[in-house]
Amino acid sequence: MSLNIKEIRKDFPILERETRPGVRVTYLDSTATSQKPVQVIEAMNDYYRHSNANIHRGVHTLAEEATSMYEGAREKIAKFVNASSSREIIYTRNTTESINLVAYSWARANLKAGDLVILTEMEHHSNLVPWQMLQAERSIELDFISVTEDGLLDLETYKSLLSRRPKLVSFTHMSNVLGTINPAAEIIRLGHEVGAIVLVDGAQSVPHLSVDVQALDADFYAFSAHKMCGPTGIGALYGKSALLEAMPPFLGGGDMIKEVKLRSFRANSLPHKFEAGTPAIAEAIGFGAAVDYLSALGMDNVAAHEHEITEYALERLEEIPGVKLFGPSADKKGGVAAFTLEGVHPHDVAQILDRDGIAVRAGHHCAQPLHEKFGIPATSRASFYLYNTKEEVDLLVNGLYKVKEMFG
Ligand code: 7TS
Repeated sequence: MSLNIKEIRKDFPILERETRPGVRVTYLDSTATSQKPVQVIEAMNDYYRHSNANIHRGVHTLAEEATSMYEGAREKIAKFVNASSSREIIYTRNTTESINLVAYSWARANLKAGDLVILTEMEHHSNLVPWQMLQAERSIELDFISVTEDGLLDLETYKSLLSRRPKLVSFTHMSNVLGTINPAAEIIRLGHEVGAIVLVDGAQSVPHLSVDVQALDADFYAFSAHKMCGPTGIGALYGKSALLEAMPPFLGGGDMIKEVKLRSFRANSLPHKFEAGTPAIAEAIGFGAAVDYLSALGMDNVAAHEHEITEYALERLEEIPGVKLFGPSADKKGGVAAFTLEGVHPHDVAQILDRDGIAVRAGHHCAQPLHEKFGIPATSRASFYLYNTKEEVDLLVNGLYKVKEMFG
């Protein structure tokens, strides 16, 4: 089924926004954060207007409603990624916190000096820095699957690293710069063959692809609501229940305990063991509404639309003299086009495009080592989501011709 983009755009009030008089926004920065449909905004609004109360602590009607909305959203999220139970979905603030949870709880309980953690050269800083911090503390070893010139993971380097018996493999399912969709199932299977635990950074995959954590056989899978039509301040960590059960708590405080004495505590059962303190309740409810919204459209349809836009965008961008695109061809990537324009700094590109309402990001996109690998400090990046159109790609291309003119 192909999506009715004109109808979908009506759900996103911000897409009508003029960033200056007569200039409507062309939002091409969904990789940083997606826009939010009214269905999500209203779900959060509705909670605050009608059901606001703290969860898990009251017997009064509002508290029961709030708890049931918060836990109902968890059920939806579990179903969305096909977790076998909602106990395996831990609410966090975002992908970054999900990865840090694994680094603090699982890794500090399971890794010792000399143990190898395999990452890749295309990781977002949030899947690099927590492991570098652990390395400083524990003297674990880090090594990296290399990225090829055309933006793919070099699985040969992976296979040779596996002979060193890593304890953990942690990689991004989809690159936020190159757009590369990595062969997650194969990477996980190979990691398991040598006994490694595998964590997947799903910040860019869950919003754009149909993800099935059981089919992938991922041990941990991290993602953020704000990149998938949901609010900021909430994300999730999926973990296999046997692993989560065996892990020590992350943060200590209210809600994560069964019983507390002056000198000891007993941790709560899953998933509450990892959710200390009053959580982002409205945001969790908004997350659930976002999942409803995407599920109704169908993730395969979302992916197909993005593929069509990306294919068109790459074709049109390639026509522009001086544009250099990074990453693989459209059939191996999601809706991301990172590029440089000869003779113009990426920040200038973004700033000039902004005058025409075109929102792209410029910089290293929190993937500095990847940019270093390609010998550049920064790129401009246009990214596409379910509400973007070919007409918007044309606006981007016209805008880039304007930038070229200005810089002679
Ligand atoms: N992993 C990947 C692959 C990402 O793209 C991002 C955010 C994160 C992790 C971190 O997500 P957070 O929700 O915890 O912040 N990526 C970007 C981006 O490309 N531009 O802004 C944020």
